[in-house]
Amino acid sequence: MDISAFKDRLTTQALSEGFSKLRICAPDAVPAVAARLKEFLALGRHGQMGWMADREDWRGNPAALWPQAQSVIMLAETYTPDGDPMAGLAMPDRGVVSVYAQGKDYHDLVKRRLKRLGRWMMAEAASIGPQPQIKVFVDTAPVMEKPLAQAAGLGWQGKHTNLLAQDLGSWFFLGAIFTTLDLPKDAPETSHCGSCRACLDACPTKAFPAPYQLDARRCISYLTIEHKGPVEEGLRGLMGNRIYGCDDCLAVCPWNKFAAAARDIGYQPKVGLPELAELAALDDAAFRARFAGSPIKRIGRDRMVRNVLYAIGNSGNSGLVATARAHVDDPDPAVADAARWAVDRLRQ
Ligand code: B12
Ligand code: SF4
Ligand code: SF4
Repeated sequence: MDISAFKDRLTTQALSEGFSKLRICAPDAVPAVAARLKEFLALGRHGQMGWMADREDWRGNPAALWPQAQSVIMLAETYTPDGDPMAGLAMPDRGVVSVYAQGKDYHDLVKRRLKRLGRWMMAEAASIGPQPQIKVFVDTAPVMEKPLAQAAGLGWQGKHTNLLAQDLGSWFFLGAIFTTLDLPKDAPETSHCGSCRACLDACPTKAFPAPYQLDARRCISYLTIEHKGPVEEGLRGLMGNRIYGCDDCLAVCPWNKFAAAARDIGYQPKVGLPELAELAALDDAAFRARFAGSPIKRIGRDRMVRNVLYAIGNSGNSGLVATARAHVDDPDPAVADAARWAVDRLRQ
């Protein structure tokens, strides 16, 4: 079998595994990103995510991460919501959890699927030459998945910086397989944003200093998931009732009308729109039980209750003052601070 026929079979196998799209680029296909990453870090836009700077050399240069790799296989996995992900923003007594965290943890689902595809590759590659090597990545490795996916032609980085595609919309995760196999490469994609700026205008915290650039320090996704300690007071009021992640810039994208449906039932919503009062009452054990198997578990009880207290402060519901007051002496300083802020704000 020749290598092109192998690539066709690989693509068919990826789709039958449940991925929505596969495209391939060379590891050195993103020469511009090292300088852009350097600038992002120099401006401090990564905030407390110090791990982004730790492996800057690998992150900015995928060819240096694994010099033997000849190809990067980029895969899309859709998690498109059925309903309107913004509907919960009009229910101030409830917490809005981003679509990506409504079901099972995508790290587990995507990684499992990548490993299955990798095993298939290893078994089938025997027919085309010496045994290749592979490494699979999703999210947590020092790999810039979005520029690689654009170089592979999977989609383009929109003005909101996420990858979108004409046939997939915005709601998909990325996964990568690096391999020593020299597979045929696809053509890169170019931006189809045109004059649209819906995502830039929708951002509640004005987190985009310019189109195609994000200052993570202002992004609600960063503030609710990654940021430790108290959030800057000027931003709290802009977070509304978003208690884990944020979808606004993705949700308003006009390309979503072509979004492909989620293919894994693991992404079906389990969390829904929980009541703020219920979440505020969770202790460590109850938090872990409530969010077992969900990516939400990662942030721990304290950060979740901190987020919930900001949402209570923003609710305008004086009936929640007692719920907030119950936390003013919480052992976690950020929770106690959020509780005092919420009480003051509800009293005003
Ligand atoms: C750190 C991180 C975050 C941070 C910072 C996000 C960011 N934009 O950098 C925070 C916590 C804020 C975050 C939030 C979210 N994230 Co996130 N995140 C990552 C992670 C781990 C690294 C991203 C990174 O390298 N950032 C560094 C910056 C410098 O790189 P960049 O975003 O590519 O920025 C480029 C542009 O600024 C560009 N640039 C500058 N000027 C110009 C000009 C032009 C014309 C162009 C084209 C480009 C350009 O240069 C940079 C390099 O190319 C990736 C996983 C991974 N390993 O790649 C997931 C990832 C990007 N996240 C993901 C998701 C789903 C989200 C959220 C939607 C989750 C949510 N709903 O809350 C939000 C979206 C917020 C947003 N608008 O970006 C998915 C995105 C999937 C997709 N289709 O793109 C990823 C790929 C995880 C995955 N494996 O699926 N995330
Ligand atoms: S995720 Fe929300 S806060 Fe972050 S850039 Fe998008 S709209 Fe703004
Ligand atoms: S909302 Fe508009 S500008 Fe933003 S990514 Fe979608 S098409 Fe591009």
